Amino acid sequence: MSASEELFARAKERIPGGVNSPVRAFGSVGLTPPFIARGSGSRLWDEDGREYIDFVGSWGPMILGHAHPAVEEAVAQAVRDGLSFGAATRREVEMAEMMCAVVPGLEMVRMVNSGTEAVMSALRLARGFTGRDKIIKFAGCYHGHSDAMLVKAGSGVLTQGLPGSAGVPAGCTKDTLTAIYNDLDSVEQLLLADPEGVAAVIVEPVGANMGVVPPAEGFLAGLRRLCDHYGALLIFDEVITGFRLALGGAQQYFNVRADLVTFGKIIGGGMPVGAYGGRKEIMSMVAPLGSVYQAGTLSGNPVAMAAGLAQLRLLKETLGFYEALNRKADSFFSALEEILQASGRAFCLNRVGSLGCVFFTEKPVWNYEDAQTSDTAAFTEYFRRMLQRGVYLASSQFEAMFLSSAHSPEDLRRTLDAAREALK
Ligand code: KE4
Repeated sequence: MSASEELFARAKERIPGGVNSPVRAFGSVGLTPPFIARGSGSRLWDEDGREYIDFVGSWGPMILGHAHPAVEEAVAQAVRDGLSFGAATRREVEMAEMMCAVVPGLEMVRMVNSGTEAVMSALRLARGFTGRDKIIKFAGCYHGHSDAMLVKAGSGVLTQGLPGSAGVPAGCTKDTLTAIYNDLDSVEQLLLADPEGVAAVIVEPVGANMGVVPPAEGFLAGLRRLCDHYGALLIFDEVITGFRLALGGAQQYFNVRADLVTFGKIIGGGMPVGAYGGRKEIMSMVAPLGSVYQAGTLSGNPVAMAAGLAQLRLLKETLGFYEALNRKADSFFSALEEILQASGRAFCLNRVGSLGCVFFTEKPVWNYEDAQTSDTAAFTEYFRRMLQRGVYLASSQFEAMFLSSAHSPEDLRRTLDAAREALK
């Protein structure tokens, strides 16, 4: 029995499914998940000493690779001064100033401890600011596990949201409506049905939880126009795209402004951090300044801020960081596309910046329904063969590949060789 198998057996005794987040269980690929002992740069090592080239990067945070010396040193320094005070600290001010300096339209920001919390809080704020109850989301977009966001995907565009999880009362999702990604008419239909009733439209500016699905030309700008016309707030959920596509995130990359933006992942440098923010007029409604309550014992935790600040400073101060990362990713995905073409397989490869995903379908993938035409058995076989060749991909068709500045030309060459073999 391998160390991972032994640990997984023990884990399943005391942790639901043996994991602290479902996707880690490798359920959709039917394998024992490697238990990771350590990471460095682009590499991971499991408890059996097996080495992998990592394209999950903790689902996005590790854009500089694992155990970056500057991030680790900042954490070590912060730890020596104490881990948590439940009091205001200098680093929280520096973090808020740093984010507002580089994210378009961000005048105020509140730190929380996860992307889920950031979205939950932003939705409450949008409802408080507009005095309206309805929220529009998109089938295939994931915004964390707060009740209002756990609606059955695509349960009829005009019907009320039905709970997508046990334990979510119908009342929590009745005001959550589901539109079709890249389909502005499906959004306008919902707005027309209740022109004064929609508080916000929340969207992943790049769908990255149904595999990677780019916004079609004009989609995001169209959402901006519809929200302006109907008085709803536009919320960009940038938990993945924030500080990923560009320093200013998707707002900069696509040049479309949101009213509220949620963050997570990269801003924590690997530590538990989320945030939400926007213009002062809206953020001033958040307690203790305003009447929208939101709180958190470990929000703005000094050690987490130290990690996040160190990572964001490097992203901000490394000249041409995003141009280099996105150029590297573009050439990698283009080479992968050629290998897929040569394999004769039906595939659709979607990529935006350093995010990418291979679907095994002959259809172009522009929304959740398209993504579901992918042959998940073929994906599973591809995943297994890549893992056997030391390439650690997301263990589900409906996730993304994340490239980092730590992926070397050798890493990418080895990965392409593995893909050539795996697709035979
Ligand atoms: P967290 O609560 O997991 O920090 O963030 C929730 C969230 C919100 N918004 C977007 C766009 C997200 O992608 C996420 C979380 N992403 C998943 C990966 N696709 C997290 C991985 C997991 O659930 O373990």
